[in-house]
Amino acid sequence: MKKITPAKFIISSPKLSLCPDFGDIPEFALLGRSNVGKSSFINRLANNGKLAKTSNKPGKTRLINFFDFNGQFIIADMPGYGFANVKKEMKDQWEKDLAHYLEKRESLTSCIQFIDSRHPIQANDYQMREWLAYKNLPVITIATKVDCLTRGKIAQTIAQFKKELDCEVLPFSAKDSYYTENVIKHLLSYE
Ligand SMILES: Nc1nc2c(ncn2[C@@H]2O[C@H](COP(=O)(O)OP(=O)(O)O)[C@@H](O)[C@H]2O)c(=O)[nH]1
Ligand SMILES: [Mg+2]
Repeated sequence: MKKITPAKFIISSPKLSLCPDFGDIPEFALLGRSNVGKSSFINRLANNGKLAKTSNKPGKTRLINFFDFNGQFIIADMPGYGFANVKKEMKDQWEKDLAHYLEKRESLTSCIQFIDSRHPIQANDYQMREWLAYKNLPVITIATKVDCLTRGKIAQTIAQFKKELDCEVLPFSAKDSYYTENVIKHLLSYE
């Protein structure tokens, strides 16, 4: 396996115009409901539990957080969708900034959508996908928290997600490094 550590945090940007230029390095934007495990994904990949802040409280990340994985790829951790207890005007502004980055960011290689394997795919997950398809944006799909399922249930859930979304679905767990290598291999194949 190619070594991708050390990974480092670069900057938090509120919008596209303040996002740094990383040149030709592939960039992946993490999309998913708050609490789905985006920050934990970064930490697992980096082998550094303290790199990205994880939280039990939804809607904490309000900025695009950039992480450089040893110059091999860039991860942009996006504000989660599906957050409760947020004023509508604020939510609309985030969505505008988020959409702008996704539509116009030239170095964006692919989005990665995270879906919680413990639950059925949610309405806002489908909405996000429809929007990505409408904008012709590529997406990699990752099912998170599979450590919470039995082996049999993992296979069943992945098959179900594949069928419903009609795409490849990669299983992942931040608590079990078994799944990490395949995901890294997948990301490095975009180099
Ligand atoms: N069991 C389990 N819990 C996870 C996993 N990934 C994240 N979590 C937990 O889910 C919560 C939200 O994770 P976080 O990474 O902050 O989600 P984010 O809002 O999408 O960035 C935290 O309490 C994490 O410890 C996982 O793979 N397995
Ligand atoms: Mg987060």
